[in-house]
Amino acid sequence: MVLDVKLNRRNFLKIAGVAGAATFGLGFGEPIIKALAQGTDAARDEKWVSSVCIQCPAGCGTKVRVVNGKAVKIEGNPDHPYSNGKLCPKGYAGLQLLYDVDRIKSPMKRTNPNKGQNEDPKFMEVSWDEALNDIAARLNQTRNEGKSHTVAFLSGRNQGRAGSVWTTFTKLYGTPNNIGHSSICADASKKARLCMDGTDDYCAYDWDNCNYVLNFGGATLEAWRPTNLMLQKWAHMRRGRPVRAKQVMVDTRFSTTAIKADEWLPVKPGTDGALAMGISQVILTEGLWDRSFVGDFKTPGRKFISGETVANDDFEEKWTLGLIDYWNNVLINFTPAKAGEITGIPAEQIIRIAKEFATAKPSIAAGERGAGAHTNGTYNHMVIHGLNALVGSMFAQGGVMYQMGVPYASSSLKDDDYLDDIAKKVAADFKAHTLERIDEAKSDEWPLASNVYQNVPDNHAKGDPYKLSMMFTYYTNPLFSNPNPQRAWEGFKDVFMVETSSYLSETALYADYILPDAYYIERKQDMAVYASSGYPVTGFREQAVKPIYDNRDSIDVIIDLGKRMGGKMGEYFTLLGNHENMLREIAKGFEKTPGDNGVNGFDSWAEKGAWYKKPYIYRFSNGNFYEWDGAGYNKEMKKAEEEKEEMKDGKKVKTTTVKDPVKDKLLKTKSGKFEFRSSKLEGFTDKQKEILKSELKSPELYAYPHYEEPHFAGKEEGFPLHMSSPKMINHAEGRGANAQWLQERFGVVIGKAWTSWVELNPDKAEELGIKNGDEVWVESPIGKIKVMAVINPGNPPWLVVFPFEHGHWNYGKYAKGLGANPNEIIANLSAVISAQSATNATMVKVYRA
Ligand SMILES: Nc1nc2c(c(=O)[nH]1)N[C@H]1C(S)=C(S)[C@@H](COP(=O)(O)OP(=O)(O)OC[C@H]3O[C@@H](n4cnc5c(=O)[nH]c(N)nc54)[C@H](O)[C@@H]3O)O[C@H]1N2
Ligand SMILES: Nc1nc2c(c(=O)[nH]1)N[C@H]1C(S)=C(S)[C@@H](COP(=O)(O)OP(=O)(O)OC[C@H]3O[C@@H](n4cnc5c(=O)[nH]c(N)nc54)[C@H](O)[C@@H]3O)O[C@H]1N2
Ligand code: SF4
Ligand SMILES: [Mo]
Repeated sequence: MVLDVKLNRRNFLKIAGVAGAATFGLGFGEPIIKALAQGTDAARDEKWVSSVCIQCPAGCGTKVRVVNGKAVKIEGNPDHPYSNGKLCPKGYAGLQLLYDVDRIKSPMKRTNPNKGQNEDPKFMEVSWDEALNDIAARLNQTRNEGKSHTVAFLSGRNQGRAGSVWTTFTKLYGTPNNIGHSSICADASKKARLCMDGTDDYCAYDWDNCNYVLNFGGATLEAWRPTNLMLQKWAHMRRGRPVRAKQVMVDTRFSTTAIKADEWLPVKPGTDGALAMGISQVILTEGLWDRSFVGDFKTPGRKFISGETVANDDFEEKWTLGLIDYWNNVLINFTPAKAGEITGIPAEQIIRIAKEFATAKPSIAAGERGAGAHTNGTYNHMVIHGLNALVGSMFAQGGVMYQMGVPYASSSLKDDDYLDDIAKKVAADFKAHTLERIDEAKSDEWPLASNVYQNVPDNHAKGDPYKLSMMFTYYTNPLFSNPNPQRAWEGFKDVFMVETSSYLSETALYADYILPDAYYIERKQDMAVYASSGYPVTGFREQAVKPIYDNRDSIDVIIDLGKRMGGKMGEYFTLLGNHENMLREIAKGFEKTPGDNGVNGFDSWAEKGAWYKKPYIYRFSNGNFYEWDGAGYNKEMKKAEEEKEEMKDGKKVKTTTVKDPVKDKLLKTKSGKFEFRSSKLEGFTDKQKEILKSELKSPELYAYPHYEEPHFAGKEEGFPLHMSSPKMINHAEGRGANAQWLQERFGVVIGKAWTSWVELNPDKAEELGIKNGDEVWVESPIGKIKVMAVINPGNPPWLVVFPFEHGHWNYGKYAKGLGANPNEIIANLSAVISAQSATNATMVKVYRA
């Protein structure tokens, strides 16, 4: 919306006073209004600058309206294919965080050495030079003492170049502890994929052409990713095309997504794997599998029969490996009736859904933290992903894809050339397993885990494998978002902490230094999208406004710190220069590959805010894989022999190698097939296998997708109710509670705002003597929290729903003291293989306060 009135301070306030009385009354947005009002008496200088939202990982392109150097509005960027000019509610609220009155306005140094929730850090403003020189000196001292590995870097929204700068910094400094937050996020689905099709990433999906979605706990209309695009795709699938796709939502609660879907399957918590197995069995016994992908019995027309084994020789697999072993060992007796007993979904419904799913093709089986955030989450996602192979959706039109990378130009500066002896030794020790990471990712216990973020507090406290001396935090709040964060409140008291947030988060309250980042519309950054569309997309954050306080882009700050470290590291970072240099360098890739919107270099990218290139170039069709040749999917991806002549002992020798483009590019497993018997898991060492099996109730099935009975904290101690803590549409991860616009409509579906609540089933509430609005205690084996009860008829009797977002004991005046944090009663359990934090696996009791 652009106001078509000549504005001056007086008539603007008049307009705003009428249109936004409520806004004014609550004091919302006053700084924004002031920003707009200032200087409007003079000629108005107005522009729209491209940026990318960061209230969630979706990466929607935005346009920031800047009037006389002040940001006054954020809208969706019509030139970014994820936003198409639209944003979700969180995107619009981004402006409020720019003007948050409690932002940290300059570097801060702690002067009170004691740390705790009630300790005033007694922060003192310091200059950037003083802060960075002191931190560099400490880092060098730790390094010279041979303890560089005790410095850890924890990160969350590591977008764009942030990832590579942190990676290089840790590598050159000499610590393996570059720890992302992906294990408290959604690693279960990624690692399930890695075990089956060889790609360590989320899937991308062809929603436009899909007819049937079977969704296991990915909240399409509330969370998941990319939320904004998913909302648009959902609408398109339902009303925007002649064939209306069916949406089936598997969720433990009657979520907005479940309400809006065609069918809701109220599965018992942690049993998604069993449901997907029941569906898989029906697909095979009814003869509904996709023969062009999976293959067939040698005897035409033969089907799988429940309870009867199949000889490996009787079946010829095509693009899969291990289907017959999967059948014989896992699915054979797993009837819909059995699946029904475990999941609570009637057998007839499972049979019908399976038949629909396999015949309404193209179909997609997907999901996210619902199925994943349980101790069996990785195996659940393996069974779910297996469904895509059974119905031939892998790389098919309307099916599942992988996300193509952006053709950025690579840097001529190689960090490997700047490793000094200390850095080399740390890398070698880590490789040889004589040095482990603090979270023990890549150890024999967690060979495939990217991170085990949630275990850092415990491992540090125990000093096992060692104690940390220093910790940097970038876009992550371990004192809040972790399960049982009390462990970090205690554990991190003796670590020297450097926080980069410009919000006074819980973690910031423990910081020894705060190096406040510029807000996202105050900085330049690239943002290649997370897996979702298949075709490559990268957004660009142009600097819409100069930092309004003494804040600096964290990426530049790390580069600056690197320079101050001296030695080879200093040399590297001096040559690297600054963040913008890096962006200019990668953008050279677009000169060779211009985007569909004409973006062909840095300037056009920064102006338009997005580079993207359609179509997705791989497709499975009629039993074969094809590549896009410029006109259509005409180039078959066939195995080919490549002959080379080499000189050996003075003689010419011919060597032949087989090139397998499907294996190289799409099915990246050892076999080059979609594996129902995972060679990744079978390839574990004996010790790794022994550890994994010791965690399983069905150790013999360790290499197969299967329903592994989940473990629930509190179950044995008699806590009767399951608890989940999902995301609301107005919830921006752990960093949205200070956005008043979001708080005002936080619980938009149940009519609650500015607080937390727990949802209870009406009969259960009556049984417990609890009425709507009562204050209740929610107690788990690790603690109890007082919160308001909301009676929700959509809630099953065995479940308590406790939305995530609130319970900050810091984070500025709007967030602090608002509601409660479910994490404070969530036990620290992790899924096997992926180390996905099992957020949904704690049981509780609820009683009146
Ligand atoms: N609005 C909003 N959107 C976001 C984010 C945000 O903060 N806010 N964050 C983004 C991030 S980082 C992520 S990782 C994604 C996560 O996206 P999702 O995985 O969609 O998010 P969640 O809300 O954690 O869980 C999804 C659903 O799982 C259900 N559930 C709980 N237990 C079970 C179970 O045992 N089985 C099944 N089938 N369902 C169950 C919950 O009721 C919930 O509806 O969202 C992204 N999008
Ligand atoms: N109970 C429960 N727990 C959950 C979840 C859940 O659904 N339920 N969801 C989980 C998921 S999916 C995720 S991804 C994690 C997220 O958990 P975290 O990784 O901890 O992310 P946030 O909680 O969003 O915290 C982000 C931090 O970034 C800081 N920050 C904000 N803006 C900036 C900036 O511009 N620059 C810098 N440098 N820092 C900034 C903020 O101060 C904040 O402290 O939480 C997980 N925890
Ligand atoms: S979906 Fe995520 S990135 Fe997109 S507008 Fe919403 S919060 Fe921002
Ligand atoms: Mo996440």
